[in-house]
Order: sequence, then structure tokens, then C-alpha cells
Amino acid sequence: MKDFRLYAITGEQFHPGRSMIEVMEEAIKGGVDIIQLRDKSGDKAVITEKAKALRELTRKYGVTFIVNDYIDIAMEVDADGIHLGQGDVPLLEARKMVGNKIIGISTHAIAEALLAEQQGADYIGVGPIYPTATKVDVVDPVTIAYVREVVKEVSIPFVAIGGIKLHNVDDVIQAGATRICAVSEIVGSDDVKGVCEAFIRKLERG
Ligand code: TZP
Ligand code: MG
Repeated sequence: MKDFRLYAITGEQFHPGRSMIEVMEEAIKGGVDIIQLRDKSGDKAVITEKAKALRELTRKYGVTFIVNDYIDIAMEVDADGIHLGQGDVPLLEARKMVGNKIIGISTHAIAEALLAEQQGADYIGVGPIYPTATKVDVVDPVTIAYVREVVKEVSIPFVAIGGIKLHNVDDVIQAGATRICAVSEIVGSDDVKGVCEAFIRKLERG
């Protein structure tokens, strides 16, 4: 897959009154190079429309587009890939459905990371690093100790996620993360572009 540094996930609850496309376009202008549509409403017709709009936006800017949970919607809108949790469709089954599209897998422990790598995931999520209110069924924070373990033992790309803010991202980067994902810190900001630029500067300083 095309490499990435700053990963944004949609979170419409954080920007009432602003459209998702407007917020995501600002994030792209600030340096986000991969976007995931994450919508837990269960309304597939609505999610499909959002996916189409995000596909159009990301294609315009050459940004990678990932759909969370819904393989069928990802295929329908020709997303670049899908993101799956530990309780979703198993990776080997998903691979048969998506061919060579990107598959990202959320992991919370080194055994899950190694299994995802072995089964052909394109990248893994590593988190939640810190407590987060964005995800309801989230497991306990894995802390940056897990980042250090993944750096040592895993070869595929990984992205750190969960409670990552401008004020704590330096510790995550120092632990060895070169790709960062944030939801509320990016889309909940009054200055989405500025926050993304600040994340990128920190990643570049590494
Ligand atoms: N997966 C693990 S933590 C998380 C997801 C989707 C939510 C991260 O949101 P925030 O607002 O960046 O803490
Ligand atoms: Mg899922």
C-alpha cells in the first residue's frame, strides 16, 4: 500500500453544524494522507452515500480511502481498503472478498499483531494508547509499552491510535510510531488544518 503518516477517521459527533466533507477536505489540506469512514449508525443507505462522497473527495486529492466494518460498501464505492476489528469478519475470509485491496486490522496485544501480519494484513492499528471516549466498546489502554513491542516484533506498517492529542503525541513518536491516527483531536478542532499541520511537523521531527 501507499505509505501514510497522518490517518484521520470520521467522527461527525465532534463537529455539529459542519459537513463531514468540508472537515475532511480541511484535514487533507493539513496533511492527512489516509481517511477512514467510521459510522456506527447501522444505516447502510446513508453510510453508502457518505462513502461515495468521501471516495470522490479522496480521489480528487490522491488520498487513501478506507471503509470501517462494511466490506460490501467498500467494494461498491471502490474504496482502497477496509478496516476490521478483532470481532469482525476474519482476515483470511475478508482477503477472499476484497482481493488486493488494503486490509487494516485493529490490534491490542502482540499476539494479535503477529497473527494479523502472518495472515497478510496490510497495516495494523495499535491502540488505544490512551483512554478515549470516542469508541464505546474500547478495551483498556495498551499504553506506549505496546508501541515499543510492535516496533521490535512487527514488520508491517502500524498506526498508533486512541486518545492521541497534540500534547501527548511526542511520547508516542518517541516510542517509535511513525504513523498516527486521531479522531477527536482532528475533527473536533476549530482549526482542523492547523492541528493536522502540527501533527505532521511533530512526525517530521520524529
Ligand atoms: N479505535 C481504537 S481507539 C479509537 C478507535 C476507533 C478511537 C480514537 O479516537 P480519539 O478521539 O482519537 O481518541
Ligand atoms: Mg469493526
